Amino acid sequence: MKTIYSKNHILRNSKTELYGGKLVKPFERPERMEFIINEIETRKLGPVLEPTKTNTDIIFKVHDRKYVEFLDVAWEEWLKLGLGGEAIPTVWPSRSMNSNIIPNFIEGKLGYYALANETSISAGSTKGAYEAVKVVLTAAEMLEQEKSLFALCRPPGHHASKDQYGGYCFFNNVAIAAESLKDKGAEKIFILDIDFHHGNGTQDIFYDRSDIFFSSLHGDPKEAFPHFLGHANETGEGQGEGFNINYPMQPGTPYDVWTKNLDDAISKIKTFNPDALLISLGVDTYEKDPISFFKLKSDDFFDVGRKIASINLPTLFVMEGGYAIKEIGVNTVNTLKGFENG
Ligand code: 5XA
Ligand code: ZN
Repeated sequence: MKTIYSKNHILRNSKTELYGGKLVKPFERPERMEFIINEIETRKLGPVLEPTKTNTDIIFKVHDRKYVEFLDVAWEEWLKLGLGGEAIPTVWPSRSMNSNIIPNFIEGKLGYYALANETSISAGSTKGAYEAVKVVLTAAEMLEQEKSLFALCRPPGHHASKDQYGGYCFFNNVAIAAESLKDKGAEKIFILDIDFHHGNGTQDIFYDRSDIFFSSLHGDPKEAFPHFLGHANETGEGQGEGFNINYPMQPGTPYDVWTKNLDDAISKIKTFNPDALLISLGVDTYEKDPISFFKLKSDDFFDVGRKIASINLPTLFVMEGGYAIKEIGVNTVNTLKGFENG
C-alpha cells in the first residue's frame, strides 16, 4: 500500500497543551509521525510519496470561508498582543450568551472558532494543517488507480467542524477527501471513524446528507471527549436521516465487544454500497493510550484491517489520533498490513 506523507507536517509544532490544569507538551506532537514512518519502512508497507496536489480550494466545500480566513491570520493577530505564549481561548459563546455576532478581537474570535482549548495555535499551525489537506487530496486523486491508500495526515481532522477547530484538528481531512471524490464523480461515500474519539466534526459536516454516510465507533461522550456529540440517538437530519450511526462504548471496552460494533457497521456499509470507503484511522483505541479508555491490543489491529478488507471497496485510510507514541507505528501498520493480507 502506498503512503502519502508530507514532512512539512512539522510546521504544526505547538509547545503547549492545557491538560490536567497545567500547560504540558502536547500529546499530538511531530514525533508521532517518525514512529509511523519508521514502521512503514521497516515492514515494507510500500512507497512513501510526497503530496502532489497543491490547490486546496476544495476546503471551502467543507469549511466556512470566514473560519478559514480566521485560521489564516489567527497567529499573526495573537502575536500583535505581545503576550508571549501560544494562542489559547479563554471564553466561549456559552449557552447563556449570544453566538450570532462574531467578535473582532482575537480573544473573542478564538472562543468563537474553538470547540476545545487543548489545541494551542502557534507559528506555522495553519500552514501545517494545509499540508495535511494536500496529503489527503493527493491520496483521494490516486484512489482512482489504487485499491487502497494511506493518507498519513498530521494534524488530524475529524473534530474540525464547518467552522470550529479543536481536539488537535483544524481542517477536516477526511471530509475534504469525501468532497474531492464526489467532485471526481463518486455518487456515494461511506466514512467509518474508528478513532477512540467521536468524529464530531465529520458528523456535523454531513449530518443532513444522504450521499455521504458517517458512522463512528468511540468512547461514550458522557465519559469521553468531545463530550457533547456522538450519542446513539444521533441518526442524521432531513435528507440525512438514517445516514449517521454512532456506536458509543463504555470505559474498559475490550476488542471482542468493540469488534461486534465494527461488524454491525460493516453490514451497514455493505447495504449502503458506496463507491469508496474512507476510514478515519485513529489507534488511540489501544490499551496503553494515555488519554483514552478502550482495551485493544496491538494484535487486534490486524483483525481490524482484515475485516475492513473483507468489504472489498476502494479504501482510503486517513490518519487521526493515537498517543501511545512508541506503539503508534506498530498499531497503525498492523491495521494496514491486516488489510493488505485480508
Ligand atoms: O481523535 N481525537 C483525539 O485524539 C484528540 C482528543 C483531544 C482530547 N482533549
Ligand atoms: Zn482520538
